[in-house]
Amino acid sequence: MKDVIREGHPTLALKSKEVELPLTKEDKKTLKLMMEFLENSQNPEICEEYELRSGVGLAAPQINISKRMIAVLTYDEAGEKLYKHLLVNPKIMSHSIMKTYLPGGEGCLSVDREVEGITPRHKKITLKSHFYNTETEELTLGTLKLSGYVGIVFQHEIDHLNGVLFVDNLVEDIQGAEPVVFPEPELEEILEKKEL
Ligand code: UDB
Ligand code: ZN
Repeated sequence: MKDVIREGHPTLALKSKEVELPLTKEDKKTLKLMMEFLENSQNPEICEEYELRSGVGLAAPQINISKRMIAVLTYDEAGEKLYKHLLVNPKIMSHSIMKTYLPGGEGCLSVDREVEGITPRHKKITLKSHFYNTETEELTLGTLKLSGYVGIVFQHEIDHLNGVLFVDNLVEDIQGAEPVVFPEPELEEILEKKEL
């Protein structure tokens, strides 16, 4: 976490460079470390010991590497589907006209202060990217269709590649946009977890 640079650092405002392919050993190592960082930050023991915030996404510029690489590790808002991806040179190919937003506003691992206001996002996006597999060390070209909360995470990370922070696009409200809703966990599930 000490390696995550904060608001005000010039690298966060730069447009990151396209990654040259094939990937260098160095770039492969960076990608692996980015995913390890997210995994560690979501591990309750590790994040407590190192005072980490539990991260759902990380862009290379946040560790002061101005290259178009991002890591995402999160479930969708229903808690059903896991999104674990390392993207190289991602590009949003199309997006909905409809907007969405996180009702509580966004945060960022690179922004330490509390910020009021919401960040408008596209409700749906289709992105094209190279996907890196740390196990096989293979890089494959593919597309992802994303919506809602997970779509917001990818848009937030891709913004970092363009030198944009969520605080750069704050509004009080967006006419006609639908907020992301996180369903209340079913009573059944709560009881199961409590072993009642
Ligand atoms: C995060 N996590 O990782 F709505 F279950 C944020 C931090 C800055 C608060 C740690 C987060 O928003 N978790 C979250 C949100 C929910 C529901 C839930 C967990 N980031 C990543 C980041 O800064 N990447 O550059 C900020 C997020 C704000 C919107 C998408 C990414
Ligand atoms: Zn961020």
